Amino acid sequence: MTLAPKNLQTIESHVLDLQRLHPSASGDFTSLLNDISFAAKVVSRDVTKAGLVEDILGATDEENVQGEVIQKLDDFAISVFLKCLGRRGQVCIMGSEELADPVFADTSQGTGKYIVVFDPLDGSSNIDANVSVGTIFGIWKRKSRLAQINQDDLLQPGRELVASGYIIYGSSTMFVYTAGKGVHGFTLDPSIGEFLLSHENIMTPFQSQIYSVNEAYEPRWSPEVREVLRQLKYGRGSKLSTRKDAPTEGAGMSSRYIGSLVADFHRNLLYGGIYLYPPTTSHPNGKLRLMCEAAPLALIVENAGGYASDGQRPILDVTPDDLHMRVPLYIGSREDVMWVETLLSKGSSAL
Ligand code: P6P
Repeated sequence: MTLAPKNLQTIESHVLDLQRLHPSASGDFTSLLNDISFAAKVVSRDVTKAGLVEDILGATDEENVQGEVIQKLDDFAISVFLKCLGRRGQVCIMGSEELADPVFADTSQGTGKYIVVFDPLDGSSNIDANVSVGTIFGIWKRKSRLAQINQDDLLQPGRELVASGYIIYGSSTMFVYTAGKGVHGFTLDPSIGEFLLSHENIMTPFQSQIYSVNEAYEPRWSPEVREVLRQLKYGRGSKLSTRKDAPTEGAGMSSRYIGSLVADFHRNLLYGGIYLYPPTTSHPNGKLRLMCEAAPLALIVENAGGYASDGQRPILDVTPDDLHMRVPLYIGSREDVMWVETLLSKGSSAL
């Protein structure tokens, strides 16, 4: 006899239960999250069989606003999310990492209550090698009256997020989101086309044994960041002399870096870990985007008991000055990230 899945709760019913907590809710948020989960199913269908679909792998001959080559699946994912989001007119502005300017949506059928900023296919340069990739999204509420929409509606800090989440297209497709009442993960059952609750109330370990960083950039980091990585390896508080003595056990950390943020973040969320993307000489403000990557994941990790910092302050407190603003990112287990932030805030005195 085939056992029934652990939990037959779909994402739609989970969000409806959330909606019942707000009697005055219009249903716009529920339908928006359902639009996102539908778009995720469409993208998942093509990402998971990309090797078999004619002419969907590889790069286009275009670059995005970041100067990064757009993969064919990036184009596909952008078009799917733009088409699926806000079909009830509940979204007034959509922003994407891949598009230079925000898209003002048709609100004639609805309230235009929400702003959605998303990275449609993060890590897409890995797709041809069958590495897990992901979608990241953040949902804010409009502040001004519908007729007076302006930049302030778009450029809001993560602290103002109504909800955020990500979809990871990996060995299975998972949808993870928070609306401020816990972090919940749903696994796609392709045979019925539903995301079913598989990880309720995710809490990330307070301290961890994993760090994720691209160590090839060490020559481009500041001395303070190099010291953070040295102490992650040799042990917190260890002195430089350690490096000249006989080999030691070090701090016992493991290094895991997939080069796909959603995959690295998701593993660290479940197992405990810290992901670091420090400033470099080539990216003095870091490479990752505040609105469509750092802030949505910061809301997730804080609702799971973790923390996210730009090295000086909470990511959620950073107000964007531009849709594509970049920030340094240190995110994951609370104790680890707080320790990094403290060490970096000390500056050269910590060396
Ligand atoms: P690097 C992918 O391009 C991405 O935005 C994240 O998914 C990933 O963590 C990071 O950049 C990898 O950057 O500089 O290490 O190749």
